[in-house]
Amino acid sequence: MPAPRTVLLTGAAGGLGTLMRELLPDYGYDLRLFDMRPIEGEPDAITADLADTEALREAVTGVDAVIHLAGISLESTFEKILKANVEGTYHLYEAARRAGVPRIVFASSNHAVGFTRAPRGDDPLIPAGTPRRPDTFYGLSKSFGEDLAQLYWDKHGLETVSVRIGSCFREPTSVRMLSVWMSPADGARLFHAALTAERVGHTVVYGSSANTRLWWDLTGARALGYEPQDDSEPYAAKLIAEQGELTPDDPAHTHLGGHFVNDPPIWPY
Ligand code: NAI
Ligand code: 15L
Repeated sequence: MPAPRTVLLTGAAGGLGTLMRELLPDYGYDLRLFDMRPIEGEPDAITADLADTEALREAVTGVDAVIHLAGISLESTFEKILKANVEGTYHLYEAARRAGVPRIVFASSNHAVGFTRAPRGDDPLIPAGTPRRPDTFYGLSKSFGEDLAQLYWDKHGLETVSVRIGSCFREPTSVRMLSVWMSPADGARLFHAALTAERVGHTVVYGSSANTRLWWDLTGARALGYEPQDDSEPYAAKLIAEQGELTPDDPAHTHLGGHFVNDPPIWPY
């Protein structure tokens, strides 16, 4: 696949979008920015909602690929999630299909499988093929996004790498994050690999650094050419001293999705 150059970055005003605006240009990408919120210092950014199909049509015209980050990134009401994450992602895919964009990198989430029990001791790492177990309406919308991506590959030949991101922030801030953290630099490495790997069809991978306490299997991401360079372990002693170890009697400690499994409504286990 020829290396994509012009890449539409949706959700460019958000936390991850801001990090990727800093890092991805070093890989040679020319980013076209899209978000419902204006971005300071970026007069060319497209300020529009994913519901605006005309703005999306213009946004995808002439791009080589899309990194789709826009949407609600935490638990919310079903109605809000439906509009932004389900309908919004559908509108993005339709625009891309019509414009002939060959590939999308979709920001899925660990919360698509958040009710999966985290491995302990000698348990194997969680594979990408584990049955989906969303922990929230938010996680459910990421599960939908992965299915939408599969449909657009099978039916229309539009490729996607769905990246089930763990926690991508400048530093890990919780003991759980020691297992699921993806450093921003590794995030850029993984997005670059997802944009440039040959023949991905629809591939689902986990997105995190090479953490000592990793919970899931990075084989799929490595097969794209991703070579993580970072590990959360240098943050471990301080975080554990402040917060204590994860305990087996708290569902937020024993499931991949962390506290999302306890977000309202609270489910019986
Ligand atoms: P964020 O909430 O900081 O940014 C999301 C951006 O999307 C915001 O700038 C917002 O204005 C924009 N947006 C929301 N609804 C929109 C709509 N209808 N139309 C246009 N723009 C809209 O979230 P963050 O942390 O930057 O995450 C980016 C993506 O990655 C999200 O899809 C999130 O679900 C996913 N993700 C992030 C993780 C992380 O650790 N940061 C972990 C797993 C997934
Ligand atoms: C996500 O999907 C969220 O978008 C992000 O804000 C974090 O909460 C992350 O998961 C996480 O699991 O830590």
